[in-house]
Amino acid sequence: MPPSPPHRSRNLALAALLGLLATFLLHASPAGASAALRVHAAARAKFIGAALATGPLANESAYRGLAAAEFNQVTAENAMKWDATEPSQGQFTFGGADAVVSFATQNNQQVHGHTLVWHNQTPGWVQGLGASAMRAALQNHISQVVGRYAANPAVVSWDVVNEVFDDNGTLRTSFWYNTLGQSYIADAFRAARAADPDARLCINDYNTEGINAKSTALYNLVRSLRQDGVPVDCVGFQSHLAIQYGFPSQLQQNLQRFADLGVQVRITELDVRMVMPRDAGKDATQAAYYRDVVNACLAVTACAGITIWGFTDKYSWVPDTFSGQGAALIYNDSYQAKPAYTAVHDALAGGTGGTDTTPPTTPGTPAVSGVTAGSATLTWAASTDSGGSGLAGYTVYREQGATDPELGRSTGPTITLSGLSAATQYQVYVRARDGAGNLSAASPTAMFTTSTGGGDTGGCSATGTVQNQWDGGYVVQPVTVTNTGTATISGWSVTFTLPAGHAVTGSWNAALTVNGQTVTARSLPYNGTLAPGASATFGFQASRPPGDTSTPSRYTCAS
Ligand code: 9MR
Repeated sequence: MPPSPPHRSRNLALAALLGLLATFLLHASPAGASAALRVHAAARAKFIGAALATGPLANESAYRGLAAAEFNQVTAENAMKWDATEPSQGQFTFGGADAVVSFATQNNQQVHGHTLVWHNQTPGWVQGLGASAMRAALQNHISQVVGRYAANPAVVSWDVVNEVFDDNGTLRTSFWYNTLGQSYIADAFRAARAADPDARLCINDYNTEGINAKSTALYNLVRSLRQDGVPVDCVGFQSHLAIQYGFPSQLQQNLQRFADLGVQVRITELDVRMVMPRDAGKDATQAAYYRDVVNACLAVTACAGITIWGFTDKYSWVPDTFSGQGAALIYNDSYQAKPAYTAVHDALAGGTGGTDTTPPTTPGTPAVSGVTAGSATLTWAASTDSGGSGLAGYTVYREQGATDPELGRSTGPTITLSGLSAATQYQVYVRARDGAGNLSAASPTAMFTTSTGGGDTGGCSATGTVQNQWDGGYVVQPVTVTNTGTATISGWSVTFTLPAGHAVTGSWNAALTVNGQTVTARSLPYNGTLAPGASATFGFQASRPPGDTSTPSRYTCAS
């Protein structure tokens, strides 16, 4: 049986009540339309938090003011990491960490400790240790860092291990894994529980927001750790999103499947970046992403809350990491609230009375035009919204059974879908959305089939689906090869072009040869023979430059 979830004493409930009261007094307004985010979040029994950077926390009153007024939870963006807290062995430095904890205490905010065991921001002296010394260092570090705040009621939870998976769902071959094997994960949780029996202990990762190979590997790990009695209480979903990659439409469903394991879930590092420069359309899409993350958390009882990774674009990790991208947070560089702030505010305020609970009217049947191998245009009769929050836009879904993936979003009643698979039948429908996040009923569906993409010869076609992607790479799985002729084929080859700067890093179920940017994938002895109508599949993984969102656009089959 998994250990029972920890809980803080009644002191915390009292502190929370006092905090709420203080916030009410501070803002001299009840949870009305213009109240701070934290007032609305507390009314929904959730936290709304921000990662704090110690520099501006010490030096900028505008930063401190907003951090205190708007949030009831904080995470140290860097100050509790290993390089900050134990830069050399046994020498602990808590200046930054203490500053964050004392700010939180003054402002009735709960603190999430981030992070105890990670492959980044860990000093070289740790990485060079042998197995038994490394295990001892891990246990001592956790015992000292968690132990320092164990009696502090503000510090309620920890990211015990961070980013232990690679994107394909295998355990990351970090120095931790390479030296200690998988056991370092259970050891870390047990050490944290020993250091603070009441703290909530989390495992945290990115690209796990949707249902994919990585999130399923995380799910299986959490289940098996808990079956073994390892004290994993909580799972953090970082949620570093980008408007150019699409919204993880299975977020709520994914949070719920983890919640059903008996763990708390939380959004730990939310930001939504865009390719610069900002414009009103990108801001609106970003705002919709923020709103939908908040709504997903609100819809899952076990979701404790949402931490935004910073709050002002003035201090964000994004521009330093993804060149040409930025503006990922809810305030701009000069602390002005952006549409994303309003979206978070209104989503948290929704349901507290007097707000819009009336969905927009149902959109008309989409009319399809301009179908190509990879794109199609849909146009429909517009919806109207009478609930007060106004029509915010439309989302187009593909009808696929249990879960219908999102194909795109628009603000007006038309959209050109791109990135579609060639020679594929699509059944699609549209739902309208208002400013409070209410969704209309689904429109009637429309059907179309994309063209083959041209170039196919010898009675076969090939289509590729991007299964998973991240900044720096992607997985195309499956590439489906179909015999479209009337005779059996005894071997096939599929050719595609890699965009500049991309490189194949792995493949399966086909033999790949690369010539410049042209890749040829040939059938293997066991999957080359295809009767008329039959299909075979293969897949590959590729790397691409930071900030590049492209993938191969066309797969050409020959037999
Ligand atoms: O935001 C953090 C940035 O200031 C640091 O330079 C960076 C170094 O690794 O870490 C950033 O925070 C990361 C977090 O700790 C774990 N998840 C991903 C975050 C963004 O990289």
